[in-house]
Amino acid sequence: MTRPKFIPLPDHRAYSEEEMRSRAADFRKDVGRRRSVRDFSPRPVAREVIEDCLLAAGSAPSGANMQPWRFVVISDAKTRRRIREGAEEEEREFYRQRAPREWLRALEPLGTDENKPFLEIAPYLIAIFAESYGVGPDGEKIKHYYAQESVGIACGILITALHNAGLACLTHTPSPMKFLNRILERPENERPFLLLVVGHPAEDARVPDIGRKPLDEISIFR
Ligand code: IYR
Repeated sequence: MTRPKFIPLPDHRAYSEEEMRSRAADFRKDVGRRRSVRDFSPRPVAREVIEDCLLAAGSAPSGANMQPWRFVVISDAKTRRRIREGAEEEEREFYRQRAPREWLRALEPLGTDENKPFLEIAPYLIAIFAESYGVGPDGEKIKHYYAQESVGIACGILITALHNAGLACLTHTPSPMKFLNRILERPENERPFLLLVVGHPAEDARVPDIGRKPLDEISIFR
């Protein structure tokens, strides 16, 4: 048995009631400006910005603190082309055959189709993998807990961090995503979770005219 070691809560900030209200409202307003973007600019983004956003994501809580995430950052044009080819192959199948009519109808307001040029235009793709189990120094399997949930939380923080840095992103989920393991040479304990397209929005970027549910539809206070 390992004895737990505790330290004083580091760096906690307490705010006055008033500060708390204004911080919560400001954050809500700022985060509410985030939109999923599909029209990207090829304008480069400093690697350090991406690194900071990844470290923010890596601060997410995770089951038994296993931190079961892997972020593969792709800027290389050849790899982005291969990913686009792999994604478009799956998407062609999805839009032409696999998707049930109901799903296609739900996607109509987004105006999406099988063409994914943004995968080659945006300066970065971040492929996020969830480690379904860990591998110890002697090759032994280490059990992970709530890996999908943990990685979902980390991705939420990553998306928020990118937005906070003034970048746009798109959560892209070509399905199935197994081709990412092949192209990115990731081992079989890593399950592709999300492909995040990251960059500056194009100057003439357009987004679908869709809204968000009001508080009384997303919450219950009792
Ligand atoms: N993966 C497809 C379809 C798609 C699915 C959902 I759920 C979306 O919210 C958006 C698109 C695509 O990326 O086009």
